Amino acid sequence: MRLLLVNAINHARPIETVYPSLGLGYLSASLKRHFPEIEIKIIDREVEQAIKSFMPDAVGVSSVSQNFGRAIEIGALCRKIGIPAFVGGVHITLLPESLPEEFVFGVYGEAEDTIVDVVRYLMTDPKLKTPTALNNIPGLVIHSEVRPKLTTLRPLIAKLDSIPFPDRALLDIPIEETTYLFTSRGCPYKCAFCASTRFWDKVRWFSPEYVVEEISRVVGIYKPRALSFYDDLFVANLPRLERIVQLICDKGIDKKVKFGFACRANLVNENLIRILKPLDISMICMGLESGSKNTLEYLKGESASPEQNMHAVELLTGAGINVQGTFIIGSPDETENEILQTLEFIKHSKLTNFEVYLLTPFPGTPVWDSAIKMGLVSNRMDWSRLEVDSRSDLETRVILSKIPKNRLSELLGLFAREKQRRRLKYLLRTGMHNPLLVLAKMRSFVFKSVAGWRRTTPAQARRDK
Ligand code: B12
Ligand code: SF4
Repeated sequence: MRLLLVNAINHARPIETVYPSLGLGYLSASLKRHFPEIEIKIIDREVEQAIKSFMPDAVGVSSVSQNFGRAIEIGALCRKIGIPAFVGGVHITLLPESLPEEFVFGVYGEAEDTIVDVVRYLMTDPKLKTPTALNNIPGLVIHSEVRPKLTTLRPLIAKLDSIPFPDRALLDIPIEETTYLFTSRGCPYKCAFCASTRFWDKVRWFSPEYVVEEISRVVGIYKPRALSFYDDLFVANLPRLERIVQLICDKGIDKKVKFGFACRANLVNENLIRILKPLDISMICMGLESGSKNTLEYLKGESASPEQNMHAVELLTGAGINVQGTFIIGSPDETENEILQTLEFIKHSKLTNFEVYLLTPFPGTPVWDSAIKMGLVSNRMDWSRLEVDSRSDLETRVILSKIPKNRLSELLGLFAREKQRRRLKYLLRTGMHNPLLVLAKMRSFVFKSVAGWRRTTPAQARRDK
């Protein structure tokens, strides 16, 4: 059996190419444990060439919402060639009704076990002569007369430690610089815009021993300079965090790599800083979302306030940790004044770096429900209109804000200018002792300013430093 797994990404957008899909790496590892003889290839480009050279028996496609149109194109290509294609990942999970006919079926939710059942089925019926057998596999979205329907729900994997480490060898990544891994799945909070917390439902943890074994292997094999924990909320469980830090130090890994991760402002306190102290932290990323109390309440409920956010930034930066804040503007009832409060918050904060996004309605979230009520989205839409990049065309993308688009664009410009001002300040501060470095960085700064506002990912931010 040969299986081609494709991550449907947009190569024109640098952020999509920074990291390959560990999700597909997990699927590959799980399949190889059950079917050692299976041949798997993971790609994110040149699908037609890969099909011709690899000649897979089936193709599995992974897609986020904004790239679902690309996923459908890949499904159509497979159908034309006569290879069964199926789709999985966050979009089809949160909007199974959108299963297009280009895919024979979809896989919803966590899929390490489902993919094993799917491949077992494909091995016995490669031409899908009895597709009704798919009804017996839990975790699938299948076509039916009226609308796509779900087979029974597959329970979440009870013990995360039972999942094999992702198959990094198959992922085409420049790992020596930086890479990422997971120590948990899910988040205890329910922010209105967040698809992830709806996808994973509840939080589960890999054990500290599992986590540090994976870190140890990644560091030993690839020798990255930095590791990012891409957990939704790495610091949510303090006793476990303390044990992870202790094991990292016991193995001497704290001397070999820097660490980066996401944190929530309400969890930042002296105790957390004490626990994190032994680690060399390159950057902590916090979804601060807004400087306006009203907007924050809409986006995050009552578990956040601008004062708490400011306090968290001060505590972390006071401990010498770089902090990147992310913000969201354009909530349905947000006023221009409230957006300007966010700009003021940023100006008064000690944030090392920040990003501002326009609110995007991801399927499965309360924001998506609002967008449906406003008639802005549907189950069969142009998915590229859910583009997250704030520089994308405001005329085509879905916007919930009532502020005119040209004004929104001007407001985004104000944030862009503040970002450039900060970069320059940071550059001068960090380059004080090395004039040549400052000159080199100034050159790149001017180039970037002319080229326009550039999105900075945690990985890029680290590289820029
Ligand atoms: C790490 C990450 C990134 C990384 C790496 C992305 C990558 N190459 O996979 C980077 C920084 C590059 C990134 C970029 C973006 N991301 Co991102 N990212 C994540 C994050 C935090 C983890 C993803 C992950 O690896 N999870 C762990 C694995 C195990 O889960 P998984 O990938 O979902 O895979 C499992 C199942 O979904 C399933 N599965 C997945 N694919 C397939 C395919 C088949 C065939 C099958 C059978 C099953 C299957 O099996 C896997 C194992 O159980 C998630 C949030 C989260 N915690 O999940 C957001 C998330 C996926 N990202 C999101 C977004 C919006 C983006 C961007 C659009 C952001 C931007 N500014 O442009 C881009 C788009 C990139 C893309 N892939 O197209 C949203 C997607 C929402 C949506 N409905 O579309 C999420 C959910 C966060 C959120 N805002 O809620 N991202
Ligand atoms: S804290 Fe982060 S991961 Fe958790 S629900 Fe909010 S945005 Fe999502």
